[in-house]
Amino acid sequence: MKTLFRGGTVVSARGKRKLDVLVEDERIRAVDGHIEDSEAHVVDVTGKLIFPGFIDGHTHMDLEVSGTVTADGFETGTRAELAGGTTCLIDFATQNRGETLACALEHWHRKADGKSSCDYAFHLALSDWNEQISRELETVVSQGIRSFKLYMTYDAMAVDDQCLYEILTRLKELGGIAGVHCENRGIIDARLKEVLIKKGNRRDTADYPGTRPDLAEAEAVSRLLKIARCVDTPVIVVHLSAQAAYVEIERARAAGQTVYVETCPQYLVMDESRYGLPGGEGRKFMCAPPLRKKEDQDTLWRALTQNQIQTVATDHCSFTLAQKAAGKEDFSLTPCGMPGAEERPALIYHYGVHTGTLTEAQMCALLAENPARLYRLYPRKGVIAPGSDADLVIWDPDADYVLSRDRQQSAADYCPLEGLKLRGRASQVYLRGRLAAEKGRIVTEHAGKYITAVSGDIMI
Ligand code: DUC
Ligand code: ZN
Repeated sequence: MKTLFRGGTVVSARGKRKLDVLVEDERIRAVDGHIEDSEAHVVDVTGKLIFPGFIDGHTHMDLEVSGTVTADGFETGTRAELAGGTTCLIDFATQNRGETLACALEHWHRKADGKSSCDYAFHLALSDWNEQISRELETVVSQGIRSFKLYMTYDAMAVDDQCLYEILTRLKELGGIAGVHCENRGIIDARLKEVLIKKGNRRDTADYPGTRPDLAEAEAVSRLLKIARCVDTPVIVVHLSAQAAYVEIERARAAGQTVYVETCPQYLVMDESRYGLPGGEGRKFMCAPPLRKKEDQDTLWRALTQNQIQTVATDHCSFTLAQKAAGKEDFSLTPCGMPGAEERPALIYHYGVHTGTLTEAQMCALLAENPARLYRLYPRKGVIAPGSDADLVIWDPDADYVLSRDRQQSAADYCPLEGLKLRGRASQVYLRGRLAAEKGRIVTEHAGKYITAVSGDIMI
């Protein structure tokens, strides 16, 4: 079956051009100024942008955490991604301590296989480190998992500095890369204790950001980068939120280190004043690292415009209000995380492209091409080129889009930016050649395939 997308403007990380796109079955067959094909079904996309399907490189679907399980599993989480224009997510398959890596991956396949409406790949989050896991890593890499997650905080998953060094060394040997959650665990624990001593309770979410200060993030980023420098290997700093941490990255880069950086929409469009909202509203916005100050947002936007941040992912980790209420008497018991899969592309378009802060090409790099390159899904994903998967987002730059809990696909029963009016949205989303979503409605369910990473250098 052939489909010809005619009259649209194709976006790549290098720019935009009026081009026709011919799709045959699941792949892109041709991209050219004018294509004729009498066998093809023609879709008129005049006035629309055509982006490669977006990739969300940071999600937590069906994650058991804080004594509960995220509201979105792969069933609803992938619907949310697809509705907004994301055709492939990369979730963190998480190893529980004592578990083999094979067991962790099998566990994640059971969660995702047959339930996903967009394509999906896995990073592997390592919570344990020993000789056996070091040996097992080779098998995992040969199976197409090349990106790993390490936590510098969280009791159940944190790895110490020696483990960090040893894991980075092993990944360097195997051609893998680590994305690291950077926060100083000791500072967080001490600050949590201080709130209790000072106030007698931890009810007020306004005290939350102070328990995870920007310097706790900056210290961990700095330490990570020094460890990575000792190993002489590139690393990814995930969900960068703070100016103080970015300064550490700039310093390391100036010394010649390769550091890839991810941030998330929540750190770009919301600030810590949300934690002061009354009636438990602040819990809706509890994520880690926390939302920061206006100055931090400005720094992140500047870094985006200067191409110093490589990708914007969601850290989609959703909970219902009832789940969030676990922190009613003590905010430290609130499960941390927010929904955001559906609105990520529209937020970046509205606040980035529509305001003139970013070009369409930069948006394409941040949401599609760079994550495809970083996680080695390129050129199968992340680009509109002959031979690539026909994952296409037909983007209407003139559509008005109002964020609303009632219309979202996520199983979270709130939308962090309820009522926000945005300009521009995905009008049609094609997954490997098939119309999968239209104006936020899912047209094709459960067509998501498991995707693996290829070998080779990261070229960003
Ligand atoms: N941060 C969150 O807010 N949720 C999930 C994990 C994380 O690092
Ligand atoms: Zn995360």
